[in-house]
Amino acid sequence: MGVVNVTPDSFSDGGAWFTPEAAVAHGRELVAQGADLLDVGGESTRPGAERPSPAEELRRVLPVVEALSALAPVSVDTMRAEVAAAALDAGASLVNDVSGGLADPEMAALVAERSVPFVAMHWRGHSSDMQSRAQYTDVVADVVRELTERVEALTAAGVRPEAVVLDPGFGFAKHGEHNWELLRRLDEVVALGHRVLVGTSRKTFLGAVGRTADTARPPLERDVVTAATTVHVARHGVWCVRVHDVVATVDALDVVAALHGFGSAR
Ligand code: HH2
Repeated sequence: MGVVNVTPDSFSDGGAWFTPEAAVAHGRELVAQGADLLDVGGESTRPGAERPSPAEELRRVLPVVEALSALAPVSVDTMRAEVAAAALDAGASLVNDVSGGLADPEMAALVAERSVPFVAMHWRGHSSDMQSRAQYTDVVADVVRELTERVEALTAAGVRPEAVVLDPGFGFAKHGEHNWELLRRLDEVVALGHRVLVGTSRKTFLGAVGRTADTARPPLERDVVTAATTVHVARHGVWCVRVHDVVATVDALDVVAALHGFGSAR
């Protein structure tokens, strides 16, 4: 899944693809590089981010979803049912909600009615103050329990269990070591029996790998370390990785394919 952020303020590539033309050209390039799915989002979820209005979010994503869905399957990265509905009408085929349906009480009913796959990420609150919620007894057990509660609520609202894709939410209400523990014990999330999506790409905890706090890697220099996590998670059988650098990801997945005696990931 290649990331198409139509935002001025994303932590990793804010502003780079903010016009519809630039975002569509970027999506086209990611497909040419081997992305199977494009994730179009109009709201940055970086820690401390302010939310755009619904009208502004719609203005950002709809033309891009419409143009890119003619080229490849598109997911819409949104916490708003209104935006998800309009994006599905414009050609999107999957909803990626970092709140797992918690932010908008209308989301579950929409996904049930449209019968589309739904990525439910582990989430504990909006980005403005999410890092204060990074309190866990056992981060993996707590995330697994909270994701299970999400699946129960979604299926009670009529979402088919097989439509639910689970995501442990790297970097969302998680400190560095929480993310590493989730990577180490990812099989406990996979064991829930749903498809799993992982989004480690360029996240802060990877900036610190092999560095001190003063010399952390900037986001644009985190693609090699991201690809190393892709090898790890692919070996745990995740269904999808959400990444900024598709070229490095396809190479990493080809390593996994070679290890397992499969053909290319391309
Ligand atoms: N991470 C981000 C955004 N959407 N969706 C899922 N399912 N999983 C993730 O881990 C995830 C996500 C944050 O990354 P990015 O889009 O690069 O930054 P920003 O939120 O600042 O736009």
